[in-house]
Amino acid sequence: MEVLLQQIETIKQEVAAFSANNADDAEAFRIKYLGTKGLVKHIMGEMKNVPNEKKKEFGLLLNEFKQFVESKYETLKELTVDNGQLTANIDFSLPGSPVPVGTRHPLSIVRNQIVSIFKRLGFAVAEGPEIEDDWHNFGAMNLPEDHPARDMQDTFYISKNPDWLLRTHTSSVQARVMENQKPPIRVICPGRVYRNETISARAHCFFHQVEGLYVDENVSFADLKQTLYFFVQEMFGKDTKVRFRPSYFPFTEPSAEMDISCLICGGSGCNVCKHTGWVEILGSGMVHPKVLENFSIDANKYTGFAFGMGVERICQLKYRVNDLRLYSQNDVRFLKQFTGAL
Ligand code: 2NL
Repeated sequence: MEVLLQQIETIKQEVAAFSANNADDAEAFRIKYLGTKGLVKHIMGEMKNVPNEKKKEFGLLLNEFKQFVESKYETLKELTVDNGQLTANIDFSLPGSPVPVGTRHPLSIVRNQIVSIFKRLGFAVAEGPEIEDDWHNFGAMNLPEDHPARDMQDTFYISKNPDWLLRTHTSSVQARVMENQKPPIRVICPGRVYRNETISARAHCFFHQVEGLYVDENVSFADLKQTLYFFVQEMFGKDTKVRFRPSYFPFTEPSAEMDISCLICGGSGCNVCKHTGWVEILGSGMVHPKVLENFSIDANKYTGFAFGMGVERICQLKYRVNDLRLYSQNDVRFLKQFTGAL
């Protein structure tokens, strides 16, 4: 019995160590171990000498042994066959098969472009949480308690805690910057924001913004205009014209919206500019003194300008995307059209 067990163990070790360089070696292996006069057959023949009460136990052991040798043979065969094919059929001068590469999301391309333009002007990038408290999103921004933006209809509140909400603009990030930094402050804040809207081609429950803030001594409305004009020229080309229209935001005074000459029709009138020749691209203004004072920044000493733009809007003008839902449906046919940049 012991002798038989020892024999099996020795053969197993031999088998495990066996290597074949070609099909002949594999065939020699088959004959030696699995042939009609092979070692496996021989060991199987010893079964008749095993006492009856041990037959079951040995049967299992022998079966396992046989399978081990057979699977080794299959491996040897595969390896040698593959090698044979390699030298016989493959033309090494053929070009490799293409590796599919992903493309950057159009919103990421446009966001990166916006960010890099402002970085060149000395703006630092700041990020903050998407779940905010009422103070950083609304209170600090001078939005009164009864402002419609605070309504459940417009803002997603976190049901667990009515003081928490999904930020409705990235001003909350700038609020955190003013909380932690003294002027001069020069930051841009790219990020996702949320509004409780019914989803359609023109509205979505989330979108992307880049907001900017510049606070220092002697920051003027002229600085605001020239900074945003520079941005437009870099983003849309040197021929693009701008105009400012008076507007209202609770967090800036005075406030202005900026239009650019329509890129689609060049100003002659089309459905993108609704035949006016101008399209709105951002809101801006001088930071409201109350907002500065909320962060203990002396509004007699410091002034600042701020602006906010929607990335989807800019992307729509640059790439003529006409349905906001396309940005989040992840349809590869849409996404793979945006290649190249950044
Ligand atoms: C728009 C308008 C705007 C701001 C955002 C801002 C931030 C701070 C202080 C004052 Cl910390 N203002 N942000 C100012 C004016 C307009 O966004 O229509 N965005 C899409």
